[in-house]
Amino acid sequence: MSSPVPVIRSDAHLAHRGLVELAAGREIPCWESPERVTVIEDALRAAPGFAFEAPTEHGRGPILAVHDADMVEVVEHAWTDALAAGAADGSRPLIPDTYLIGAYPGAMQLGELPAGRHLQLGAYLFDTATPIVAGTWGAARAAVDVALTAAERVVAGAALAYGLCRPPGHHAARGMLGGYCYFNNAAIVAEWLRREGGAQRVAILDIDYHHGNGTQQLFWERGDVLYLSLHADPARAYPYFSGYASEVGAGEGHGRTRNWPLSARTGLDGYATSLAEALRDVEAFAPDAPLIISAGFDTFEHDPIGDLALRTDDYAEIGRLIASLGASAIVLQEGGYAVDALGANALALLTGMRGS
Ligand code: SP5
Ligand code: ZN
Repeated sequence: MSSPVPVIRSDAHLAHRGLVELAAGREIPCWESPERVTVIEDALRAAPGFAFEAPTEHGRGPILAVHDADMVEVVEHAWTDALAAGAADGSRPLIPDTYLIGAYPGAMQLGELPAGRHLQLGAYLFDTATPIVAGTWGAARAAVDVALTAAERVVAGAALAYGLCRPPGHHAARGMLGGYCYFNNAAIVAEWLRREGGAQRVAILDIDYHHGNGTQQLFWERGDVLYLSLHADPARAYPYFSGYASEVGAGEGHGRTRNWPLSARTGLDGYATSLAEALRDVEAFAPDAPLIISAGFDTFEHDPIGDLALRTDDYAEIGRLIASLGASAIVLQEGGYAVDALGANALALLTGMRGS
């Protein structure tokens, strides 16, 4: 019997509950809910072979190695600044009404922002589905600690560890939040493996339904971090503005970003074809660090915001295909919104990856 797979989890995320997001002009309950993570934890606790652990604190250093300090401060202070200014009564999430998009400045040289971090929020956010509440900062910090603790377990010799991160991370870029993401857990682990783990080449495989625009942005010009993503074609799916196959990185990073946009209703066969190409890229890159998996289960056939067609058993096969590389792996939780199936899907992926 192989040793149990470390599952790093924290309760800090329970205080991050966004209440509402906007969808086609309607206010709907947030898809990204605390229940997502509690059902996964429950399913793994009911199965043999997992060892549950709390994260250890890693401070702000690893976050600031990836994200701009001013963005981090907005996540930390927007809520309390809004309350102090009387701009919110604490009963509703902060969702900006005004966004500083790329076209705002034109030829203007603009540099000033309002002092209230709640008023700055629209300068760092790219969508309306990434609310800030009282518990957001603590949850986002804990998710990073969860990811880094999972990484430490693998560096220390575990073949596989699972960081049950919430909030997710792969849409968060250097100075931008969005897509339910605040800090890019996977990117922070990649950078930490480079700076603290002695690695020269780190690979991130992103199997969330959505393109990980944040991770791609962070490593676009980096020759030392390979970013590979399978996702719904952005021509029809969020985040719409990145994730096309033509995006391959630049400079030293040329060829070290690759994207596999997938058609609606793609099932295991089509998925496995693209995955095999991505796994060949990982092998050719020859990472000298554990493989980082950005794992989303919004590729599931019944996901409420996805349109791919993977089934629960398919995640076990995907896990086996990834495991066939023979590399150790850090699996980090990203998306997945079919709450009733998330536990079984996560268990299937991890079971496939550990080989039993
Ligand atoms: C981490 C992650 O999975 N973030 C995803 C953020 C997606 N947010 C916007 C989704 C827009 C969904 N449109 C759904 C159409 C459903 N029929
Ligand atoms: Zn997703």
